[in-house]
Amino acid sequence: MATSTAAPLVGVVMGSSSDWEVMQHAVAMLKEFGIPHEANVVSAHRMPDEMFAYAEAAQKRGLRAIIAGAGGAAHLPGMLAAKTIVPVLGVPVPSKYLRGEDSLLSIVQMPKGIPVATFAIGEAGAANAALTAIAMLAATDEKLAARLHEFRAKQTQAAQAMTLPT
Ligand code: RP5
Repeated sequence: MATSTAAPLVGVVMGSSSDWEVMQHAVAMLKEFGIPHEANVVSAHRMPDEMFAYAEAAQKRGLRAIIAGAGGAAHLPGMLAAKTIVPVLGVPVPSKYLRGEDSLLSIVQMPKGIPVATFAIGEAGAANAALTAIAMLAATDEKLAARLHEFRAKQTQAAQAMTLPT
């Protein structure tokens, strides 16, 4: 388990250590903003009891968001969401044969009533899930909100400074 020292506000979970290549981008973003977080492998089909226990404990443990990444028939985000009211942000991890389109459709097509906020396949999705969790926390944290504005402003400046070959 990778974790920061303060009580985690955001839980990052994934179905396999093979998902880390993608999910590390969520963790990197949380680190950049100094968000207390934890990261764990919680496989839906190989560790179903642990998955339910994680979801059931999430709210009492103080988690404000769960970022869940999985590939293939990606049940993890939806099954976590079924067992907790803590918002679940789903990240489709690229799969070997269908390049993550299977993961995306598995995660995004939640039936009405149990939402999973679903992000882009891969690295961008993982980073954006973290940025969304940060934005949620920033709603009640002025300093964090200011840092998020700063982050956006830097991106704007970088785009404005872009040049093209002549
Ligand atoms: C899913 O199966 C995981 O989320 C991973 O994306 C995929 C493959 O897992 P491994 O066979 O690499 O452990 O459960």
